[in-house]
Amino acid sequence: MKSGAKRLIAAGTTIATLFIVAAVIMGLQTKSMAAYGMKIAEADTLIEQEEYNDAILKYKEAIDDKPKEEEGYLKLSIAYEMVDRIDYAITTIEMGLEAIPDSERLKERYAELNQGKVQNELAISSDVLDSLASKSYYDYGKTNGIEKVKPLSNGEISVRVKGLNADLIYKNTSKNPNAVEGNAPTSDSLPAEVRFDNIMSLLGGSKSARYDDIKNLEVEGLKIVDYQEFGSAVSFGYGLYSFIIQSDEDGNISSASKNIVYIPSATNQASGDTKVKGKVINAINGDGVGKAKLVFKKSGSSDTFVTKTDSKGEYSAELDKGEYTVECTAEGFIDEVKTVYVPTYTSEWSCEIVMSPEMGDNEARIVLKWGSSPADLDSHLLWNSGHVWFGDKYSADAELDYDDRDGYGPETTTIHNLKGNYTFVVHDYLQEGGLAASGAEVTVYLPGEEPVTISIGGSGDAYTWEVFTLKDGKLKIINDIKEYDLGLNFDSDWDL
Ligand SMILES: [Ca+2]
Repeated sequence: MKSGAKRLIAAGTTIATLFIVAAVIMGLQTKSMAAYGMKIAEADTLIEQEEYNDAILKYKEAIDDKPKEEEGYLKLSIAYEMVDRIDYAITTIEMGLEAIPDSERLKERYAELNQGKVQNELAISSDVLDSLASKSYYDYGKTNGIEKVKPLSNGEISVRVKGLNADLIYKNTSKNPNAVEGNAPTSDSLPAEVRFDNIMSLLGGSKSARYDDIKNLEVEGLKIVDYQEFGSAVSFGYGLYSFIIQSDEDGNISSASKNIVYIPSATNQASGDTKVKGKVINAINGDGVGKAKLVFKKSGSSDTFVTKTDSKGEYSAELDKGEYTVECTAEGFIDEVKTVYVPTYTSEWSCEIVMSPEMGDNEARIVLKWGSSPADLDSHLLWNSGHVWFGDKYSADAELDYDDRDGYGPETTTIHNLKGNYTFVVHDYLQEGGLAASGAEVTVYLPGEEPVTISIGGSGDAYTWEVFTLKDGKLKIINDIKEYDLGLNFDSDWDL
């Protein structure tokens, strides 16, 4: 049932009013078609300006407005192709075909993309590399979870983290002599080397690549070498990173090739304090929170640093490395306390803090945050008579305040009527996979109680995470990654 219809029945209006409301809804539909066209045009302009990520967001907004129009899907898939995300381009067309199964243009595009996938151009995933060069051992513990820590005979430490199919190797170097202490990496260490189970997963996902394909990548110093452990191998540099990949004598590689990717920043240790920059964000609209006070208290020390945000909600601080508790207060907002680790591998580091505005007596708030991937997680609040999500944002009992679609969150839902039996579920909308390693966490604010944060637990490759139930204001944590039937057909239930 469409939300408009639900509201009409609840209001118990007269027939005459119904006609007026129907006329208004039709007016809105026309308007929304114009809004759709405008968003597509804006996105087209962004493509011309080579602002691909912004264009992608704009096309997505257009699709949300008019999920039964094929143009949005087609253009979004092209935008994804431009940023070398053929996988997302295909997912987009699949969603389009779910909404408009008879579209010939979508079918053609689907065939074209799949054909392209077979030939699959080689592409190095910079996102993965950049994440390896910026995520500390502490961060992995917080977001992915550490699966296994194995000291090697040479004093190095091999680590497996959830959701990353690779061995991370930590070791002491002359530039960074404190990367390993005893039988474990230190908190702010980066891996010096990464060995992927399947190197092709980093290079575009096909099963093998010829030497000539690698030549066509923008790599430096490509050559075939004899490498002790591997026999023949290709060696090359890509940006700051160096690769050695086992190959045949002609330099052809496959998904079974042993490999080492060297992470340069792991061996550098920035000296002096780290410049911490960040923003305090309003959970219900994503705006900066001005005049917020931040108190950084260093763990195991009496060191305290106090700063305030400017009118844009931004702040900066010069801090020594280590773990800190940050207490954040601002007028009209619920106090926020967060634990962070200021790393040494960089001289500049950013830290965002999300604050929830104060609530009414009968209200609760749910804030979802996660890492860079999947790009679009969605909040779903379900109860016997309703369901609030991005396709149906408002009801008398609850509303989705803020939908985020490009990683990190926050994405925020407010319950206005605590009397009820609610279930909260998070959905990986683009079906990118990797929920378990998404670093997702949900903070629940209940009246008169300390906020409760639930970090995603467990494994499994379902696209839904059942987080908690809330019965008449009483919270029960579920925290289970499993198939959850949201009862939605993304085609017909999309709100206009
Ligand atoms: Ca979302």
